Amino acid sequence: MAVQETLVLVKPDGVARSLTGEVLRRIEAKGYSLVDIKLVEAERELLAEHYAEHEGKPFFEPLVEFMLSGPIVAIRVAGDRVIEGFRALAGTTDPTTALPGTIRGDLGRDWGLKVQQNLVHGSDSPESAARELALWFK
Ligand code: DAT
Ligand code: MG
Repeated sequence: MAVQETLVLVKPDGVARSLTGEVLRRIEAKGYSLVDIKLVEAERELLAEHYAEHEGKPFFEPLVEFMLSGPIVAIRVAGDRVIEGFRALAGTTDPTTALPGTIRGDLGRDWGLKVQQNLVHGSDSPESAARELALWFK
């Protein structure tokens, strides 16, 4: 067992489409545990820190603006190898090509929307998880 914690965010599109319960259902059905959860109106500063690795890229500003567009549900999730496990549940970044069976593949809409509207965020490494959990759950 390698019990880890990861940060999951239900992004503004997921909250607005009332998909928070569906995301939680998939996390719990997989056997992971919810450790903490809250609804957040994130500030720009938090989002800029959260996405610091993408600063300077063309999609950075639209991404931050999108994350400011509505409430976000932040979840601390624990489980065996949950960091890579949740990434597998989420599917690849672009909902268009995310596999069926994944959150983004099953629920992500492709109607000419931006890639950032892909419903969820999941930390991508133990280092990212520690950094991001410290930001969102101070
Ligand atoms: P992920 O969320 O799968 O970890 P990422 O960390 O590479 O993906 O990017 C963060 C978010 O930025 C991603 O969820 C959606 C958006 N994004 C990534 N690449 C993009 C691109 N080429 N065009 C527009 N948005 C993009
Ligand atoms: Mg990422």
